[in-house]
Amino acid sequence: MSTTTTVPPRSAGPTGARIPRGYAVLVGVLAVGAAIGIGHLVAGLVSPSSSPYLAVGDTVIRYAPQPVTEFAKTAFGTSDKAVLLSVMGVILLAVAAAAGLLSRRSRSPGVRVVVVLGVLGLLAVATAPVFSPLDVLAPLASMAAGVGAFRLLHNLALSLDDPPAASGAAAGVSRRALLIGASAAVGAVSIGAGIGGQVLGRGVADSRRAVTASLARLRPARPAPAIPPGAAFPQLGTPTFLTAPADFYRIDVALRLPRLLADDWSMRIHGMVDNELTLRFQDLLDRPLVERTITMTCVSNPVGGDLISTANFIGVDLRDLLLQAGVRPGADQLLSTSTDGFTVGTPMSVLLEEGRGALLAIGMNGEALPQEHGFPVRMVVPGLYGYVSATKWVTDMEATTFAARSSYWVDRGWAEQGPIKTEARIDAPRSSASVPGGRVTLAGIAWSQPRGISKVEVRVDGGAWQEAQLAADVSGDTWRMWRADVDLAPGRHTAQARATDAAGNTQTETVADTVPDGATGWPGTTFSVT
Ligand SMILES: Nc1nc2c(c(=O)[nH]1)N[C@H]1C(S)=C(S)[C@@H](COP(=O)(O)O)O[C@H]1N2
Ligand SMILES: [Mo]
Repeated sequence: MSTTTTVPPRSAGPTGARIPRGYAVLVGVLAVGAAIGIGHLVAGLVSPSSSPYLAVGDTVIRYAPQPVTEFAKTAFGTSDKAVLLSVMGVILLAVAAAAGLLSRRSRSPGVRVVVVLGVLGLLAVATAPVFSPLDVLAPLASMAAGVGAFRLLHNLALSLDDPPAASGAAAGVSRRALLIGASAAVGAVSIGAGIGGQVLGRGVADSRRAVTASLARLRPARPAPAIPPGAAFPQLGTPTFLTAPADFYRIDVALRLPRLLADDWSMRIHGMVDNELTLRFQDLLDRPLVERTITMTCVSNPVGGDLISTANFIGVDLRDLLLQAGVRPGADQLLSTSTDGFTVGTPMSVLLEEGRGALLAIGMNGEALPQEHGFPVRMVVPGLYGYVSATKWVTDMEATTFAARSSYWVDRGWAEQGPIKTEARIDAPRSSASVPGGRVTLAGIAWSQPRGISKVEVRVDGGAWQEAQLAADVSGDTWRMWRADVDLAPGRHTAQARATDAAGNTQTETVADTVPDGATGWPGTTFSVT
């Protein structure tokens, strides 16, 4: 029997069919290509940063040793990322080819390689600095596409080697045609998906990069004061003073993140004002930028909960804007609207309060706002729970009255006014923890924006209140860390804490649910001393 020039001879030994080398490489490469392309497309639809290929690249950058990063920057300048992605491409190509070659007889080795690559993509996405649950969709789709394509093409390639049926060579040719057709289809779909993902995802990532570059160039006219080193006790179990982006709590009703570009953003300030204003993003950059360290708090935070985080927000003073617009007397509410239709009603008196520091924020911790936290523009108001103050993706502000208009959460039973309550939380020891006997250190946070904390007290097993030691004070707009040492005998103990704010209000013992205006009660922790 003769062989063709394009297909290597098949080996019809006792071990069974074997895929020709060239086709084996093709199967591996196309399967991995399908995984990358589909992953990129789904990421483009859901959240561009969840593209497994890019997430792996970001992870490499994050963990690369300093000398390597420095070398890459000097050697490749601004194309360092392109170089990294290309090197990754070459490595993946080699792994994909190897996956195909390992599977010349049986499918499983190659499928395993594709699954391992998929798991790497999933891990890279899941451990990214900013992660939300829907981000797993892209790596999962990627893995499914890779395995699916591998199985499909592998089956077709393996059947090339089936003993020719009665129709002889004709059947062989049609099988080959089928494999080539399927390969072309998989290749075309993968490339199309990759380009689609690029087009869909490009906008926001590029726009964020441009805004970050502008912020680096402009620098806030009034930067936030440095955080003193003694402002937090992370070694004792409190949070770090500034919350890492990955840990910053996220609350919104957006299943799909709004994807707004800075250049397309504009916002109208209208309603009960003398001079209606329309602002574009550049108008914000042209104004003096201020930076403020602010602890944001969610009204849905239960006693002891973690819906509280701190960042340096950069933006434009919102009071200045409202003064320029000339809010008319009688307008007691600013109703702000997000592109996703979410609305927030903020007391005008708070926004116009001198020194309150309400911001129209465009940056967080020196960078553009993350897409999850409202890119390109959001509101942040010290001292108010997020649902009445912190509109993300904000594009409209109307001066109105509480009587005339209500907002998203107020329509759903939450209070019209949402000032932040004076609260403390115990972070250590954790409930059910076991700690060595003798001296036990209790530690936690307390907050009362914008007043600030003047005292935190702790007591154990209902005993006498003892004053805790407060960490360095940063500002009334932020949380304050505390610690207290207590001598405890072995056994189970319950500790409680209560905060007092700068106005002299002590956190109430009365237990209240989060609805309608924020939970109250003293936090407690029950632990064993050994
Ligand atoms: N567009 C929009 N903005 C929003 C919300 C929302 O659901 N949609 N949630 C608010 C609530 S309840 C809080 S607590 C804060 C949370 O902001 P963060 O996700 O950046 O922490 O955003 C506020 N702004
Ligand atoms: Mo919230």
